[in-house]
Amino acid sequence: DVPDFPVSEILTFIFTLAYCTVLIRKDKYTLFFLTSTVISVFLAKGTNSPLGFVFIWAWFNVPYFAVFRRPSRWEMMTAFSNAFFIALLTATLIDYLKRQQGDKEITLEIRTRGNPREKERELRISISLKRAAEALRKLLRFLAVSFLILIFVSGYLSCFFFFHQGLLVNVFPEEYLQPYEWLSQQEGNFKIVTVNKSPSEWLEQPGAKTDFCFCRMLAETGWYHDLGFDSSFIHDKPVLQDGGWTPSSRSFVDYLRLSVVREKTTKNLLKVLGAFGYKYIVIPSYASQEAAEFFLNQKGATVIRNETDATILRNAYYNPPFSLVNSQSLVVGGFQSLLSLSKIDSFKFNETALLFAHELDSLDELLDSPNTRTVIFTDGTPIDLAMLSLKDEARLILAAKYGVPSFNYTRYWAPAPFWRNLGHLVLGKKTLTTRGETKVDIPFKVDTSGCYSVWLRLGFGTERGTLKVSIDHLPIAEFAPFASHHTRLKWVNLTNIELQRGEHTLSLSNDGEGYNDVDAIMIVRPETFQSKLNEIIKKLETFHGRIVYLVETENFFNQDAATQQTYVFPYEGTVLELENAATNVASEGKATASSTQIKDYKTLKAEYATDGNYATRWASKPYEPPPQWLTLEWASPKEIIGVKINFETAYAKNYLLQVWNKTGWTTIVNKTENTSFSPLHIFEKPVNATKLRLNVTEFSDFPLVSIWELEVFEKSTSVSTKLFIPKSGEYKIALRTVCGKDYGKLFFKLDNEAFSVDCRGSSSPLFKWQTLGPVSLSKGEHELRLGSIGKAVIDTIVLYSSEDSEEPPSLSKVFEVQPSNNTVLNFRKIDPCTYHVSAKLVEPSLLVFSESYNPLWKAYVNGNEVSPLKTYSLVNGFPISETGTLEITIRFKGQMYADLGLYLSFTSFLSATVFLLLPLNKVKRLFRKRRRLPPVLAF
Ligand SMILES: [Ca+2]
Ligand SMILES: [Ca+2]
Repeated sequence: DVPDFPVSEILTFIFTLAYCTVLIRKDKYTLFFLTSTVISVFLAKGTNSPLGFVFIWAWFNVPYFAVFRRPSRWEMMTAFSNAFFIALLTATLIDYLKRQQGDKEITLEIRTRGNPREKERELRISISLKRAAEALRKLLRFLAVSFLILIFVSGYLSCFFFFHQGLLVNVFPEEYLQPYEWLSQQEGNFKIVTVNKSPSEWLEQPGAKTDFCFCRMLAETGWYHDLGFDSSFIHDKPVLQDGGWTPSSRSFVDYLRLSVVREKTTKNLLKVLGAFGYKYIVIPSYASQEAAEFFLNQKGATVIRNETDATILRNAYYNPPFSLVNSQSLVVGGFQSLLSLSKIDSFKFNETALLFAHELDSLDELLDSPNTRTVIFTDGTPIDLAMLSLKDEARLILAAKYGVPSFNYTRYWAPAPFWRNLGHLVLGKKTLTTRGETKVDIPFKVDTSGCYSVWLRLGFGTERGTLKVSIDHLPIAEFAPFASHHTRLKWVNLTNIELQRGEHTLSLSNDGEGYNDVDAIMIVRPETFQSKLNEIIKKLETFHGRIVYLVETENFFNQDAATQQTYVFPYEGTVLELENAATNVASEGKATASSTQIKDYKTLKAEYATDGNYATRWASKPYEPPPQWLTLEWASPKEIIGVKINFETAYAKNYLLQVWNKTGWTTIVNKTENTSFSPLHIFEKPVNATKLRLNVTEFSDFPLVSIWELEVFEKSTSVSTKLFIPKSGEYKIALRTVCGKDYGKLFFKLDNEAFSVDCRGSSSPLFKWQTLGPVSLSKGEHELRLGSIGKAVIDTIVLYSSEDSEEPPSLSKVFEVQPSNNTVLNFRKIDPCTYHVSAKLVEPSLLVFSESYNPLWKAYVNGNEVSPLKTYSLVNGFPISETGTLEITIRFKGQMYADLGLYLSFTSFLSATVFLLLPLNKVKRLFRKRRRLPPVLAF
């Protein structure tokens, strides 16, 4: 073992020595740099111990303290101080030596005696200390100057290297470039999606999760920017990228990467991406197999180029960058809404523009517009709308703002993008999240004394801890928002509390048993909230269009029953599966049998087949010939919809399921040649009976029949959710379920109205929309319930109102749009910041421009400047009210500021150069000469 060179010990010694110079020199410079070191070390180390608690305290109590959060800046400050003290130490040492020694000489005498007979030899070495100090000083000066020059020159050297290598420092194989060269030859305005790998896939780690459009790739020489990510250099077209952009574009890409593609939850992604102008998908040879397969399985994908270097897909749903849309929908939900809507075939992104409630300044104008045809609730509820409309009338706190910027969720309440990555509506973009035993204080202020309601928007999911909420250290609520799946963020009304005018503190603490996620906090007067909610409901009630609820079952139904689970059905979505989620009424009946077996002095009695215990059974007496039967009798009639028999190995080959009709037995099921140990029989229609008999007419290989459990199902439902319907009227329901062999019947109940949906079929599993209703619903809260006999898989429920004058429409009519005569005649890209669009409008419309939303994009129509609305939560939509043939200029106004900055920089650069190049001495001399002139001549 070779010991490591003791770098840190040596450095510690040098720095300690350097800082000791403060003991010799105590002037304002040393004190300044010493203080600066202490402060910058404290800031750089942040929340780490020791004194981390002071940092956290300051974070919450010192105004604008958050600007100090970047450690690197403070490390640099420390480095400056270190440099100062080292220089000081050197100077002090040299000075000291000079003063001490004058020109003294040190003489070393060395005596040697090689041979005893020889005389001692003397060697004298004289060193002049003054000269040595001088030499040392010169050497240090030389080194310092050389290093300074090197530091300055290094920038130029590295730039030279960059330019010499052609910007991409890593030279990629020619084959990697070819697909992008092919794209550079394609005509038109389009965007590109590139497929890549996740970091863990690059490193070939086991259990790696897949990714696409990731910014980096691993080459032989290390990590580089992915070629696809940077390929705009080759084809001059935008590429879908992770990172950067505006927060909502960023979260959209994260949602696609980390949830949609990774979990394979859809086959409609190209429909969504096409809306934003994504036309080609490049799958290079190094792409991950899983991500490649995902894109190849998407609807609307056509392989247009298939070479060994890359496969390129063309998107059939591609939309050009400009389109006129005169139907729009108000959406209360997150990005998941896009995927949910994409499942409805009749919904077309280029026909209906989506405007998200949490991104609008005013809802009124939109709800009153005749172009607004639907209000769609996905994650959100009317309560969310009311909260969003409160504005100045209440205090809405976006909780993530109070998080410690850390990924250590076990130590802090920290901002987390998790729910947003799932596509859910997160008002604060990130949630305030922890899983540790931690506490956070959130200050807030109320302007008047009185009673206030405290609301929390909380994440309901798995692994929840107990959340305790207190105001001014007085506990007000405690609960664990548990669900068996990461469902939604929901508003919860905690309490009403009297508050005095002034400053208060709301504290959240988690017990460390699991996670808690807080999106937003609302402190509002109860009467203010109620009147705002009433106002919103009134607005929805009088809304001229359609109200649509898009219910992703897995997120909405309370999931605490054992008969169900949530999972991803590849390429179809996240689904709720129910297995015999109906009531088993067998144990309520009295069981009797034709005979019983006595085994080990124990009777295998009839009632053991209905005791709910899968370890106890009924058996007929051995060698007693068939028929052998088991009968159940109930005190009151049961509405039986199906029977499941759980045979022991001594199963029945032929049997009948019969019910008593007061005079005799009616056969409902006649099963022959059975080979199953657990057959399930779903009746064509419910059978009303007081007695049910299983009549075994032929045994299998044993001389008896035996049953662990006989289950008899009565029509019922097991999971439920509640929806608030703001508008009375006729509603229809569409369910997206799986049909196929091995599937049973689904029960759906809306308040007291019950429906059954047959999911049986002979094919392999197939997703199908099935419509139910209409039902008449009054304004208010309604309960939706689901149940099943056999297996039922349900993905989405759409509940939609009919507009006043029409019959309840079929799902394909819900988003049907009247053909419009508005057309984009042509458009021209002048430069990346300017477009000219010619359009013919016969009615007001929204000009959708599929470039990332930025308020600085402006449309100029007949000399008027039009600002964009954030459309689809991602791009620009300009409301155009003029009609006729219009010449519209779209310009990114931000470029004007950039241009101005460029002119200023150029002018400054020019002046500085002129100033530097002028022979300064001559100028000076000129001034001096003039000064020497007598005053009279100067005039
Ligand atoms: Ca049993
Ligand atoms: Ca679903």
